[in-house]
Amino acid sequence: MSATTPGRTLRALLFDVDGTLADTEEVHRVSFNDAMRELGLPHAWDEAAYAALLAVPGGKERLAHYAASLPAAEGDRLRSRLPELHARKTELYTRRVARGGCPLRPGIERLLDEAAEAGVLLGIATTTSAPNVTALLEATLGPGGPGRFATVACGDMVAAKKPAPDVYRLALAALGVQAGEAIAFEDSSPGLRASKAAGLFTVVTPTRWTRDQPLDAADVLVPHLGDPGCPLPPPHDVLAAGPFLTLARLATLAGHG
Ligand code: XBP
Ligand code: MG
Repeated sequence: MSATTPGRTLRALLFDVDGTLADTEEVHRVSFNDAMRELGLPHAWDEAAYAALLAVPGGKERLAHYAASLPAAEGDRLRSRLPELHARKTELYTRRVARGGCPLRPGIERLLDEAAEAGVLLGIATTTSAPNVTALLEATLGPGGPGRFATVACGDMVAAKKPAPDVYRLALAALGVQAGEAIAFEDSSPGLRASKAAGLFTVVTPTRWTRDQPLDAADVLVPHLGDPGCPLPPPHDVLAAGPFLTLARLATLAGHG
């Protein structure tokens, strides 16, 4: 935890998407499976297989990693269909999300509101594809959801996806904010490695998909951010100095005067 630096103010919150804003990976998993079935590819990922594949950030990279594990002919067949397969998966995923498949995690909407009230900028730094972000933000926050974020940095906008820091650096540059003036929110080890490499104080709220990944570099590690209706359990309530993590408490924990 960094010491308080007088005059250093908190200017932005940077959110990861999958697993952080919402627990989306089950919807990704079933969308991958449906797309593979529709394209006549004889593959399906159960939860255990998908949890292991989540060590590879990026759906296209995940598919390529899986193809490399197959017998040569089958791997070549999947690789030859990869762009079409991922595009179809994204269509299926955005449809499911638009139907309300992924609610925001506890405390997310409350913190977005507190940030807006305090004039703190909001940004997104994600590996996922832009249509997925729009679909989630519209489904959970309404038509104006995407507009609440001053910048949305997605995996395909940078040369290297997480765990590289590129997408966080792109978001910081777009906001005109230094790393020391922002707080990042993540759920996974690749995401945490990316945010720390970008020099960001990072709050990690793992999901069932990521809680067994190495997360000890987190500056704050809590099951979720908490809400009046979903309080943080001990000892996390002690760290939060209350039943949920507020913007003011997070600023103090991050050393902002
Ligand atoms: C998590 C990811 C993404 C999603 C799948 O992104 O690694 O690849 O699993 O989405 P985040 P795509 O950084 O938001 O946690 O298929 O669009 O990549
Ligand atoms: Mg994530």
